[in-house]
Amino acid sequence: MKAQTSFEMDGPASADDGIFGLPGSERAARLVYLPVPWEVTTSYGGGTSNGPSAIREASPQLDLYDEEVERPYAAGLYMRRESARVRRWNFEAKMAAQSVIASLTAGKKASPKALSTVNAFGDKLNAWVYEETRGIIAAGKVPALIGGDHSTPYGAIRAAVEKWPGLGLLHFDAHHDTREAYEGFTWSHASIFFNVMRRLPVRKIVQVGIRDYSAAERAFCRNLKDRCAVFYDEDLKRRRFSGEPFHTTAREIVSELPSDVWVTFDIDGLDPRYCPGTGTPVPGGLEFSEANHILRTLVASKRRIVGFDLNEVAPLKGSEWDANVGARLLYKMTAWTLASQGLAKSSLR
Ligand SMILES: [Mn+2]
Repeated sequence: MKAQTSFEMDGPASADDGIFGLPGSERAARLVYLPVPWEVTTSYGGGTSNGPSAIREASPQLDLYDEEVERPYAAGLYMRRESARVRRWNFEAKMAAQSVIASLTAGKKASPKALSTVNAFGDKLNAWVYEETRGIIAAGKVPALIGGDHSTPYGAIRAAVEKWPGLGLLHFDAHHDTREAYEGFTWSHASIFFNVMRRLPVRKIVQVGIRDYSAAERAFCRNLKDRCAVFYDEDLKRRRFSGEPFHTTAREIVSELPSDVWVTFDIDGLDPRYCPGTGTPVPGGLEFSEANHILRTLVASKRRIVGFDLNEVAPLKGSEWDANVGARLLYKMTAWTLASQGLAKSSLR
């Protein structure tokens, strides 16, 4: 089939092309990717700050035709350049955070000065992400953030819930991420949903794939009452093993959400064979196709995905695999988001 766009879809991408090998400007795009190269509080491993650039580099390998949403790219997809300022903040804040973590590991008290430096940089990053996302939304475009560690979307969710009151979150992760100031860091990657649910008027969070958590994190979620539903990985597996069709499970997950949804995806929600380089891999997790089916079910339910983020993709040295999976997941999330807003044709809508 001949693609009805101004570029040759089947041709090789050139170095000047943008994400997925697409040409085009931000002005002409309906969806804008905001890269956030940030991994200040990463507790184990590292490399997620290179996630955005690795995903971008791997992305031209994909075939742009989508079986389910046909031509998501036709809406116009644009990825911004990384901010040099954010890179610099990340570097400075990470130095301070490393000294805090080293003290804690040695059983010593962390330096209050280093701690407040890290927290101040977190404030700055959140304000920056908020302003950038607000600008994208104000321009009538769909916001999509690419982290970085999972602390990065706080400002984006803040901008989204301001624009779409009653917003719900569909959260894929191995972890609740509801620790209060983990290691003393207010804006730790492990604390994002503690902060989001405490500080922002998000109507509800629905967590999927959770399998590594503390009793306090679990209690925090329980105490949110009807503002939180958790689908633990163990329960998803038990249902699968007892013969429940996954479609039944997916419909139940989706039914917990309000009509406007932000999808926040930590790649470690997937089985770690899809993301061996991620910061905190945990055995178990979702199949790629299961995560995709939940998104498909969400769109089929007529709910609207207003924006999304993808985090914790950490490229392993010498391997493109993590970035390849990340790029494919990014494209699927993009496709379903556009379809849910009527910006791309889908057989479901
Ligand atoms: Mn997470």
